[in-house]
Amino acid sequence: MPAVSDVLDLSSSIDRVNPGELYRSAIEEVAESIAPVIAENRQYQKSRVFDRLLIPDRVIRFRVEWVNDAGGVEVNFGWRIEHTNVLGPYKGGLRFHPSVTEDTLHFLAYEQCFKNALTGQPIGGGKGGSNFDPKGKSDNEVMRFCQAFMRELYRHIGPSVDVPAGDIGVGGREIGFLYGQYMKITKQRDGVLTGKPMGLGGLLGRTEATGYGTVTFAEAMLKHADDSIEGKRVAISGAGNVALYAAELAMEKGAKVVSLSDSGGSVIFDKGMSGSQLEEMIDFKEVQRGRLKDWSGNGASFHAGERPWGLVDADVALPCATQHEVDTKDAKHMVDRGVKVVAEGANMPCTHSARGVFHDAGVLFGPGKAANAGGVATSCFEMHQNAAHDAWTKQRSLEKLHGVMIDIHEQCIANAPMVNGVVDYGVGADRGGFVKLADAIVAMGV
Ligand code: NDP
Ligand code: 2IT
Repeated sequence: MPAVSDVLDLSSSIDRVNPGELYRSAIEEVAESIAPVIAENRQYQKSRVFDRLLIPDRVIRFRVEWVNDAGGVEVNFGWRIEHTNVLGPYKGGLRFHPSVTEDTLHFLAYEQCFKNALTGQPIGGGKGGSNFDPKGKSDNEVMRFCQAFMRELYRHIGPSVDVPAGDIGVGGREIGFLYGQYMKITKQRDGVLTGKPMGLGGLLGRTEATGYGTVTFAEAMLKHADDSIEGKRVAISGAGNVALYAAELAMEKGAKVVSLSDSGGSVIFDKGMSGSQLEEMIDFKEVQRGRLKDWSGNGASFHAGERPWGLVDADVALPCATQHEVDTKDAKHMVDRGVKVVAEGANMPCTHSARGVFHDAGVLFGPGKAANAGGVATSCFEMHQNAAHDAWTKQRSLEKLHGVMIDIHEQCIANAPMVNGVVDYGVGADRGGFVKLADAIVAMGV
């Protein structure tokens, strides 16, 4: 297999872009995977598709000013990175979290392009957000912030141009406020955002889609290895949209969910979470917006400041919180605790060296751009529903989601080499997504 340095001048490509740490690690990961594909294709080399994909079509950065409940003026950054629309309108979420920087959004936008390509749907890649912190803010403050954010964003988006959605800190409440402001400013009710509340044109099944898709992907990995998810112990990090619905489907499939976490610590359910505990947890986290440290349930223990991986035995790990939450030490904990399959519900939760630990231990690893693609795939169904002025049933969207996840799993297999006797899904996903993007870039000309 050719080394990256045989086909790409990676350091000068990277110098030209001058990425931050997160974007750099995403670029390096992809470069390693796709170097052999580029080596075999003169047209990709001649058209410089790798370099062209590193620089977004445009970066929109703006000021968001709003008034808090005490009457004080607040100022935040807002961004929308329109990475590429070569396969369809820019598509990807908005993240509201105090840690958000332009670098965070660059890596997310880049990853999104590959993920969206893998879904096989006509969607390009983008990402946006703000360093606004929704925690501890009143509903009215969140509403005023969202309205101020949309006051600028509306001029850049459109149902065939750029279609944002949710991500960390942006769920149904925020999308409702953002869309309400868009409708007031533009007079359009064209479905320009996805993940909308039902009354505003949302799609049944979108709330569950990312977590359900991740479990479907993990199940497909297990099936391919002649195993099944039934009876498995599943450790999950995060306690937000992705984590909670991953827990729901895993339990429906007969698995035991043994952990959840938030930035304050982890809750361990050594005997597995019960159906009623999950129901209470969804209300506690999604409606009451509670903290795990204040949650108590039968047979559950809270561990302040700790991630779940070293605390409990598990067969399957689903990191569903945030980027680089799993480092080498965490990965070793997982292996020591019995984990055989990792599927990323979050975007790039495992560091490059954590992935190395999984490879060396023969752990099956499903990268986020494949394993969490069910959310954006279902967003595309929402676009479909809105454009056709239709109303889909939940059964229809969940069946189609299942089909997309199985298809992505097959694409990974078709493009993946075997490493230490296991399928290298990471490489398979990068190659599968890259070829679609690269062919379209070549076809488009310069
Ligand atoms: P939510 O905001 O609903 O939940 C995020 C969860 O992760 C919370 O429990 C949060 O804890 C925890 N978390 C966030 N940041 C940190 C941190 N720095 N350290 C520890 N815990 C943290 O977001 P989602 O569930 O929507 O997103 C989770 C991940 O999934 C993200 O990586 C996102 O990009 C990815 N994703 C989301 C999709 C979607 O459709 N929503 C689709 C595909 C991927 P706390 O409340 O304490 O901050
Ligand atoms: O990372 C992601 O794929 C998302 N946050 C969902 C994007 C979308 O457009 O539904």
